[in-house]
Amino acid sequence: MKISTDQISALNKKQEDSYNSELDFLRNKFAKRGIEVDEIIHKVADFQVAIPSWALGAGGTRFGRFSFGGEPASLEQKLDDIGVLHALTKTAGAVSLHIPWDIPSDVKAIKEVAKSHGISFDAMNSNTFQDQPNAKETYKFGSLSNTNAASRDYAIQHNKDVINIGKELGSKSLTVWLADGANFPGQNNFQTALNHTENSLKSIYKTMPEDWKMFIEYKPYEPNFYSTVIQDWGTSFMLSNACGERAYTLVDLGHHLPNTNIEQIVATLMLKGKLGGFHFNDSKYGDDDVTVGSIKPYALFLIFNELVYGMKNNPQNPDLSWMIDASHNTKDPLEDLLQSLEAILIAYTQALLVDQKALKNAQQENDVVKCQEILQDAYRTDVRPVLKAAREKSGAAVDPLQAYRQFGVRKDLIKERGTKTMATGL
Ligand code: LRH
Ligand code: MN
Ligand code: MN
Repeated sequence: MKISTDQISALNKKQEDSYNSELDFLRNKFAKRGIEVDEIIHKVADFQVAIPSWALGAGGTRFGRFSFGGEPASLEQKLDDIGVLHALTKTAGAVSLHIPWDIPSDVKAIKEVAKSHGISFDAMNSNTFQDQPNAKETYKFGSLSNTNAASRDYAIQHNKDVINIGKELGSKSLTVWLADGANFPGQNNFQTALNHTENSLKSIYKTMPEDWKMFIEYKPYEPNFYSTVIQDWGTSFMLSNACGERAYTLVDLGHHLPNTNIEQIVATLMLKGKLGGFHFNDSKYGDDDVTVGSIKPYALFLIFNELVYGMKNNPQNPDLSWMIDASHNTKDPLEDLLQSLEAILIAYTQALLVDQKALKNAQQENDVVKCQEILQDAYRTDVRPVLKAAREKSGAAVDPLQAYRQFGVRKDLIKERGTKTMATGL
């Protein structure tokens, strides 16, 4: 299943006029404030988000899995699916692999498939939260923090193996997420567990190539319900500082206790030059991993407002590695990812429209009401014409979801792969 540029431009032609008048309205409105919509169109067209190899099946990350039909049965097919997303949006030009869920059996062949779709290899994800069939050591009581040196070494070695696979693929970063923790008080010694984790991470960090980054992901609970070793951004920040310059904190939106002020965490980390990666999703209760922007779009906008501010004002912070970490079991997974990509670009565009100069003045004058008005004026702007123009510019479909349905992608995938399919991995 491959979508050609001709197919896309033929479809786009039919839509050309429909958004231009709305775009002109936005251009005029924001030019008066010194905000150039055409510059924003450029930025939006350039924005790239990695798709995780585990989000392409109608899986959900836990509990029941129900087939949607036409799901990918191999890494090659997963790349083909990302190829569809990228052809339609020109925003999904990277994949993030989870090892060993998606070990490439033939690196050269996998690289070829990726190249044919214009896909690069973003952060590699290691997995020390599950025992694999022939595992020599168990992670039942932790991996990098385990009281048992043999288990720790085994987990360290796995991370080194992941780096080596990533090197062959052309990836430049490793994401470490640990499930390590305790289910009951007294089960582990907090200080020992943290020390072990720090030493293990340092040992992995030392073997990374000089041009690689390490992203340390945190999460307050689940699968452990009493304590998690890397429970919050502060712990991740401390560990990344201990590892070195090229170790950073990774923020996953679902990895916070309810009502945590994530935008403030983003601002603090960027100020300190330590925000490295981002996992997008949305949630109502915990790490729900539902479609980006489906539950709390205003929170997403406020987070992007800090990201945009940081990208402009914090040269000490590196370029961020963006990824969608969402998947569940009721929607067509590709439509779900298209909706997530749309939500990300909407929040990004709205944040770019914030009148930063006026906001700064209002903050200086402590005009609280005006500050809120400025933010909400940007948030309440329908920016979809900007997204359409950005897509037209980059050769993507002006309306990717509509194009996906019109081209009958899922029908073709089912014809090709069958109805009773289950994506590999997980
Ligand atoms: C953990 C997590 C982490 C894993 C992924 C499957 O909850 O967010 O990023 O690698 O889910
Ligand atoms: Mn994550
Ligand atoms: Mn998660």
